[in-house]
Amino acid sequence: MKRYFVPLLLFSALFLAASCEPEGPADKEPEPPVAEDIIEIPDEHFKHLLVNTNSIDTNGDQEGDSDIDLNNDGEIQRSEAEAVQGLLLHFDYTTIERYVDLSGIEHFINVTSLTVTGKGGIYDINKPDPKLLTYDFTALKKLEFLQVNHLASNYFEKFDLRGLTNLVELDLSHNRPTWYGDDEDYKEPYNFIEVKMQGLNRLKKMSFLNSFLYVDFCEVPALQILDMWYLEGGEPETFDFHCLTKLEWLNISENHIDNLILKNSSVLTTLLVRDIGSAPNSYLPHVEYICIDDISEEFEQIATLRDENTVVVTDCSF
Ligand SMILES: [Ca+2]
Ligand SMILES: [Ca+2]
Ligand SMILES: [Ca+2]
Repeated sequence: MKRYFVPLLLFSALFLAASCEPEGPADKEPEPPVAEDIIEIPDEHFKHLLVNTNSIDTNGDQEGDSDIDLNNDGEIQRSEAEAVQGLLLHFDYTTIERYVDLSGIEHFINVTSLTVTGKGGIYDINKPDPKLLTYDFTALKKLEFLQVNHLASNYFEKFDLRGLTNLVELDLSHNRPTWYGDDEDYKEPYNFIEVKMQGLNRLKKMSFLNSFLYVDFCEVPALQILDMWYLEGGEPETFDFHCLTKLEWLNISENHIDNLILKNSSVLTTLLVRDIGSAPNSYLPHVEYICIDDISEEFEQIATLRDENTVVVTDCSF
């Protein structure tokens, strides 16, 4: 036994020495940053806002507190994007002279509150822009509040919000065309933005004051509060609320309404219809066709919207 002791000790010492030996030069080099660690933001104005302005709201008060670039390297690391919960994008369209491509927004997977707005407009064109933008927010699965305002609707094809199951409040006000052409061109599709909302099962509140949008309210069945005041040319052919069985508060004031469907198995707590039909100082005509629930309270709610020419029914199909 004894004669093996020394070699064993020696072997152990050699093993220890080997394991304590510094790593080879190949392993010593720090890992170069891999491409995935930097978020690509193709639009320079979007990236500038993120990296150089207080676009990040860290305390949820809708005021910016810091820029995104925590390590001040001029780039947006994935960890920096994923740390953001409140994002405020206030663009100055007067300076930029175009609308901004938000490609790259899909990396902000932990954002719960997003505001996209701006000042100024683009009024120097005399025809629709052939290259329309789409804002795709479908990757922002934690989004609870979304506000997109002050875009010219003739520059946009759609807002894609599908599958945002946590979204509770949506404000799409003040998105209207900057180009009208002749009066009959108002209703041309290029003046409207399509809003895709399938799966927004928790949406409670929606506003699109003074906007030109194509929406299908059957995609947002939990809606309780809806503001469609003063669409100013963006009125749908039919104001159709038959899917909104939980709707309590509705403002459709100051609109030209041909067809109105309020039949939804419930009665609104509040219906605002200022400036229409027999309302004081009204300048808009009575509604031609109204379908309501067979409930006297609802019949009374539409009193100023109807005259002797209005067809009022309770048995409409959709
Ligand atoms: Ca703040
Ligand atoms: Ca950075
Ligand atoms: Ca009703």
